[in-house]
Amino acid sequence: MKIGLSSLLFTCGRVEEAVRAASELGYEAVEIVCDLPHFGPRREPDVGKLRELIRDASLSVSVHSSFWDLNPSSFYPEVRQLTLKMVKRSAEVCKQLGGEVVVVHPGKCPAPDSPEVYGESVRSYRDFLRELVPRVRELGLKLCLENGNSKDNPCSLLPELGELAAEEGIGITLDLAHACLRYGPKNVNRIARDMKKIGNLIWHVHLHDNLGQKDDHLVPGEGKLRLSPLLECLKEMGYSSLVVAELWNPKDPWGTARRGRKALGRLF
Ligand SMILES: [Mn+2]
Repeated sequence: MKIGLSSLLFTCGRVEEAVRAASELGYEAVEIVCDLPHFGPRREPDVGKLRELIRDASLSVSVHSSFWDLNPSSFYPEVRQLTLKMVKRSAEVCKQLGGEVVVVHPGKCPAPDSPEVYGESVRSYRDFLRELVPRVRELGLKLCLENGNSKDNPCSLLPELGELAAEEGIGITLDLAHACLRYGPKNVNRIARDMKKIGNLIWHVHLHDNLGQKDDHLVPGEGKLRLSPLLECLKEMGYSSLVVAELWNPKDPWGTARRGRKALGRLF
């Protein structure tokens, strides 16, 4: 297992700083968020230079595709097409950076309690994937669908997401904190049981903590989640790929990244 740091933490700084922090603080990988403020409309960062920086630091790299303001399961074909364009671009950035894994953020459903509306969201998500997967395959990359933290995210329960991923021949980014919110923080055993059902589809992992109510993206151990049994479960399943600390505290990114590295060191 390799421990990575997401550039999400450096949203108020420069993306290069995330690479420097990952390297200096002893992470083995960096996940680049291909979205504002570092990537996006009217922004063309020097991907070649970023690649050199990552290579010089001997870090592995993954890419979190664009997600802000986008929705892969939108009813509007125009919104889906824009999402597709931005996620394809994220995959191209991943290729340029020398990465392998592209994370696809979950979509949103406006009325998940309506079977009709929910069904349409899932169909839209499938349509989106059907157009995306061939391009990602052509680039030789691994596409990993992330599980959402609420029922508003279509296919946020692991067996349902697993079914979708298996249909498309792709994998899953298991976000453990999202799973705790979606299933309820007390239902760790149920999460572990569902993880085992989709075991061979878990190709990538996001790790953070929260207070059990919302998606705080805290340093593991600084919230209320029982993450250790879930990490044990991953180990038992023989998971050996990246675990990315996806932390959020733009006022103190360096201090947070440092505490995150220590926390992950203790957990593994
Ligand atoms: Mn995540």
